[in-house]
Amino acid sequence: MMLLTSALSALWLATAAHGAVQQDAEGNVKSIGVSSGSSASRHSAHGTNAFFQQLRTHSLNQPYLDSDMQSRWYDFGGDTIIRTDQYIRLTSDRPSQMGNLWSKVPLTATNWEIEVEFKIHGKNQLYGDGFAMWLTKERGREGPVFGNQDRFEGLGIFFDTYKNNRPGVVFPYVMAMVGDGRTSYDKDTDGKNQELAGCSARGIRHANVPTKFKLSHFQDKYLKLELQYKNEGEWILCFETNEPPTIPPVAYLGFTAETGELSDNHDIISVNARNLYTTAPPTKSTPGSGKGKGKVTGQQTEGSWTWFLMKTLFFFFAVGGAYVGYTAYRTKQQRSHRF
Ligand SMILES: [Ca+2]
Repeated sequence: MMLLTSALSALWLATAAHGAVQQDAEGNVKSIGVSSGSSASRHSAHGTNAFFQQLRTHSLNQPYLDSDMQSRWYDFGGDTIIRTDQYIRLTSDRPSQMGNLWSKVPLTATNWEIEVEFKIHGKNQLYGDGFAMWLTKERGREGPVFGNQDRFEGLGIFFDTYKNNRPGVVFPYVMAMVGDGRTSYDKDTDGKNQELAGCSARGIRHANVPTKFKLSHFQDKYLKLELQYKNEGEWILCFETNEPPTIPPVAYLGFTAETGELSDNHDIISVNARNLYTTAPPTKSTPGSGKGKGKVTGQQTEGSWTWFLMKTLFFFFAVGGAYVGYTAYRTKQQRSHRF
């Protein structure tokens, strides 16, 4: 029976691996879906029926690296450390660290959603300084703004864990700043005068649930930041503006972090970027992707259905095979008993 079990699990593993490869190979098209649940109601609140499509060029998930120990779509720099089964660590819990992660190609989508799982943690009572997400004209230039250059052009979202001087504000503080290429970020006042919008997020560090943020942008409609750190699946609105700032048409997506005298681990666990559409995106002529168009299927995609069906088939196949094998074995045994 042990042999049978291991044979089954081997088959199971084989099918699972096959499924994963299949998903990878067809990546983009498989993820076409219609926003469901809170997502759908959120978008309909703006009078739009939003569809999304995964942007592989700006998404990053475990194991982060391909067989050449490179990432096809992202560059890593500074003190960044990658553990393929766990995280991309922009800074370790040590003083004077600076790390970054930048998309190789600019984000050209007009309407998009970027969902990031991250983790801020460390062993000290005092910690800092935080990390930032960027959508800027330039990339990979180290500097004093959470490890990125100052006087940047584009959008920065700061997860500021160290209060330099902002009386009356609870930290960690999350804020957005739009840089015009000339304005400087004032670290001494935690960017108070450069703030577009923001919110306090007490408990975002060392949270009990996976911490995530979701930034969504619809041209001329809204820019919105939501956070998850209190309960799993519960998105808390950090800010929303119906007058979204102009983001450079050619903007790289980046993540940077910095430690000074105080330190923390600043980890990026995953990045998932999506194109948002008001109507179903044009379907490419890939088998199995056309039928889902316009159908409200939630996040259940055709891809996962195929995978599920295949696994089920393989399972029955395996059970059937095992049964035949077992019967043959028993028959043989019975025969050997006879003689
Ligand atoms: Ca600060």
